[in-house]
Amino acid sequence: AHPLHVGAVDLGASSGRVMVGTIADGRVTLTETRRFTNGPIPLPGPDGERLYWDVLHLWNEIREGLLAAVRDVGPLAAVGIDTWGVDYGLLAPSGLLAGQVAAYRCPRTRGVPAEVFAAIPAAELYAVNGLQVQDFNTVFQLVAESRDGGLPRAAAPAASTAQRTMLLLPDLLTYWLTGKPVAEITNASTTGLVDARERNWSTQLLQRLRTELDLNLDGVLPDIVEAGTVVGPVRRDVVDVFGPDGHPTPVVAVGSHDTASAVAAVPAAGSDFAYVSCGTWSLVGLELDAPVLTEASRAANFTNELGVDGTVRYLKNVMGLWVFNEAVRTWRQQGLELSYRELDAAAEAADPLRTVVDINDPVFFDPGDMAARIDDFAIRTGQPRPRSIGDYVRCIDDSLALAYRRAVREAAELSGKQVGVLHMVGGGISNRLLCRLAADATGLRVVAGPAEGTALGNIVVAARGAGLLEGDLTALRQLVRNSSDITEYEPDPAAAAGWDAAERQLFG
Ligand code: LFR
Repeated sequence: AHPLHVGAVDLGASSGRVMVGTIADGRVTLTETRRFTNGPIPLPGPDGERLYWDVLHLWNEIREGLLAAVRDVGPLAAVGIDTWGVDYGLLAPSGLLAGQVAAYRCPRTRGVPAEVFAAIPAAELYAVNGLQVQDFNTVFQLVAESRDGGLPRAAAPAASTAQRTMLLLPDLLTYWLTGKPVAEITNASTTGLVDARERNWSTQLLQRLRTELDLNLDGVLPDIVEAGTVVGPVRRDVVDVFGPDGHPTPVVAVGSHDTASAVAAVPAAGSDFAYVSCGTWSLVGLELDAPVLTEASRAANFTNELGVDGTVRYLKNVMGLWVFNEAVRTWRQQGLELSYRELDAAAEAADPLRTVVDINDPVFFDPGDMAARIDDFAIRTGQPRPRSIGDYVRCIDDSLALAYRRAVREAAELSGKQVGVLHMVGGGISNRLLCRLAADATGLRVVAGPAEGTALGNIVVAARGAGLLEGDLTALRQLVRNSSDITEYEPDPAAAAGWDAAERQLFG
């Protein structure tokens, strides 16, 4: 049989890539055809800085990457697209993009959740959408957008209310490739507008938003599709991409939320696993059959985002390697030339658990000088300030591992699910110290790999959607496992007391 090539577009907040997965002999081999940088771009706004994505640059890189895939690797039998969650573009009735695509760290949503909750209680929203509260949830962005005049108000005449179509970023790119507007469920579940049990837009919440907040989304939201749905063929007049025998390449709505693709690629054999998807964010949690919508879960700010094949991703956002990346960016601006390898070695040699911060503290959310914020945190909590770069990186790694420990234990408690192993996927697993610390902090065996989890999860779901593969999630995961480098880390029992003490000191 001919090898099958599947294209995967995978956009992250700091870089994007186009990959080809070649499926042959029971494994997937990856070829990267394009890698490019990404990042939010500041523009002055009426009330301070706004942050936007350069979607034209991203689109152009994606086109080049797909063309290179066909040229250098071969015809594509399917294409899937995933990006980070929550962000969207609005289309005018003409189908043209209306305005800019705001970036989720844009301060326009600051204070919006509190205003929304004054009108619709947070508990009422969570009971339906099961979503964590983050300023950047799409629903809060839409409220900010309507204030900016980007969306018509509910009070406006009926004819003008249906003038926008909201497409989440992967759906927007899919629309440009195929001409077909859809809302893929895994990413739609990050909006705050989806009923987590029904796996569809919540008519109840939409009604409440219209009456309480003057936000009318009638006709704005496209139909939801489950991950694995073929949306349509690539329009060859847009990008000349084609499949074997010159057939048009189908674009498949994969787990279009990057975290959903990453979780689909967790190479677990059983079901008693927790996971960390390690990138800009660390997403830490469990895979469940049904959402947990309890008050205790809401209080702990756990999210019930939706996964492929009817699953629920019950997880917590941990601030992630963002803190490390921003620290490094600042050091480089200050003239320090350190490679990642040197930074990791310095952290490895540093004293363990000397300074530990609550990495989820909002002070670490905005771009900027993370080392200075760690200093402030240390002083505020009566801990020694880091003395060296190695101390700072160690502090970040230790603090991440501590957050993983707390999130895994809390997820197990709140859901009642037993956890026997911790899977780590994503680029962050190249930090071997972090993997070892995760094992020690959680007391669980860590299975680390694949580093390219998101791309692999995208590819196997695209391939199955296009009819090139068969099998349930367990079968897809077996294929991922066969295709990946996996490293295991056993927890050191002698380390347990240190982690207990660190947790008690910081969180009581
Ligand atoms: C990870 C991620 C998270 C989401 C955040 C913002 O890349 O998609 O799951 O909470 O980015 O969209």
